[in-house]
Amino acid sequence: MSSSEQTSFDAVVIGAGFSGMYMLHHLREAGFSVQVYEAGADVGGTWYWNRYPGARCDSESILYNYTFSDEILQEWTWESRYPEQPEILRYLNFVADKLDLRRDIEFNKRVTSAHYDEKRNKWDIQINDGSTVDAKYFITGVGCLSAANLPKFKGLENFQGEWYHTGQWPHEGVDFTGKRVGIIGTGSSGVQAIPVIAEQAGHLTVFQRTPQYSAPARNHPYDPEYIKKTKENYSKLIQQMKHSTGGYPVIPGEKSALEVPPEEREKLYEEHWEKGGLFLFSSYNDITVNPDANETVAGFIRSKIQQVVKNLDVAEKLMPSYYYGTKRPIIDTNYYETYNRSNVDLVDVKKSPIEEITARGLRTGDNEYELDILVFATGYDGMTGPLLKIDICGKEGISLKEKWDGGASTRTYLGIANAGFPNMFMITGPESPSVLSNMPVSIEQHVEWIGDCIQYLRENEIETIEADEAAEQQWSKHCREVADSTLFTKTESWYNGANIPGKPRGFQIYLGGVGNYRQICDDVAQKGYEGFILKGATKPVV
Ligand code: NA7
Repeated sequence: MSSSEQTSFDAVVIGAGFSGMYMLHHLREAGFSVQVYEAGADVGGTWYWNRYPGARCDSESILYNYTFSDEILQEWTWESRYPEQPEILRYLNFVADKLDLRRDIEFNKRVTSAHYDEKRNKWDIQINDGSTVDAKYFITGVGCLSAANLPKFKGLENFQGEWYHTGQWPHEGVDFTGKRVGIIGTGSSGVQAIPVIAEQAGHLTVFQRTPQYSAPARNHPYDPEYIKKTKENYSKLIQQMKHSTGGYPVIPGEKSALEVPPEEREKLYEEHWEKGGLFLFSSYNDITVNPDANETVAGFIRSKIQQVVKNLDVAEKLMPSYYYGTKRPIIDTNYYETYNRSNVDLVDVKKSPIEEITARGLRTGDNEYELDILVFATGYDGMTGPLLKIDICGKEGISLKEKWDGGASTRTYLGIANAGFPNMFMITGPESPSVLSNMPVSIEQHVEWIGDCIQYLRENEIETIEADEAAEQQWSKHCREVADSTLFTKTESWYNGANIPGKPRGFQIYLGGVGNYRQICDDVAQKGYEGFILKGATKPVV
């Protein structure tokens, strides 16, 4: 039977990005029938949709890949330090071909609802083409940043130029040549796109609400000798990544930024700046917890902005004042330098907010800007956004939206499961390390944990697994306590929902570190899935 005729599966997975692709492979290898639904026309997830100019990953390519297969690690060779979107998409296509994944993925299909039927112990899953299938296990691999945030600016429908969101970029690209371009947003996407668009456009106006701390990426092609050594050394690297804080083989500084002499600290920051990448973030052990320690890095980056940007007013506007690292730290290629170009202007829309998009451009409180193209680099409804877009209902018809009170009281167990939603698993769900870690490392850990759990259920003839309410409350409380002990919760960011008007605030990421988190999940499994309720065993559980 071809998968398109089959209507009942062991597992249905949403999404064919890093998460869904590996989940499919893992479960299929274990002998389960799996169907993946993907809204895009091909594999890639984030890397399928984010095709804006300059789109690039801020994890080093040799660390931003699957590690479960030595064959894949050895056969694939990354070209440069920070991979561009086309290269990552080629990689994911290579993996999809190699593992023959596409035969169990339905493309251009969006799951609209998933309802749990207690009597049958099945998830009924509705697809946007009107078809319905059912599955014993329902697994979401929807990504953390896939629900685009298009702010509801008055008058967008009147705009006579072209407009695009960075996360929904046209495949044929956009020709900016000679055009008057406006871009709203200076997060990672904006910071990556701005230097590239500026080189093509006639004129670029950047509408900035909050300035960002960014460090140079210093991207470069890889030396074949370095790649050879890395490939020989992968097993060691993988162990380091798995047991690290952020999913990288990096040992964070063990000293306080305040216990070393200022000259020594500046020297280290200079070295990190020259090396490029996100190393400033882990220079010392108290950057994200102590305001004074944080200010040493923040001040260092501000001084760099002052050195690079020639116009003092513009430099001033580009200087952030929030705690460094509490919005996603950014790495760039010529971002601050771009403001020295004569065809680039910076507009502070916190001072003078955007009032309206007009037929010919954009109007702020004190000026009007004529534009041919408007780019929204305005980010995402993160973490809960992609899940709450789907009508997911658990026991007694209670929806995930109701359970989480629209996100006001997001509660999960380990970021993987929800009380009231048996046999449902989330890959990199809210309250897991997810976006504050090297994603493929966190994804692999979740996929393997979920896959092993489902095999355990099969081996022990257990019908349902469901998070226990008390364990869930305990986990959420723990997540909040860890977050509150840091500076992360002191800043308005998409990490806590502050970027979406009306979205309830709540810090949605586990900050205890990738290695600790892995240990906690492994302990739960070893104790026979402690904190979960297992039901319907037809034989004694071993
Ligand atoms: P981000 O990081 O959420 O950035 C969005 C940007 O858009 C940010 O500068 C926002 O300002 C700005 N924004 C959002 N809404 C508005 C309105 N209404 N008016 C003006 N400016 C606005 O999204 P990205 O796509 O850049 O990056 C997402 C993640 O992808 C990134 O963190 C990496 O993990 C990869 P704000 O800061 O909210 O004042």
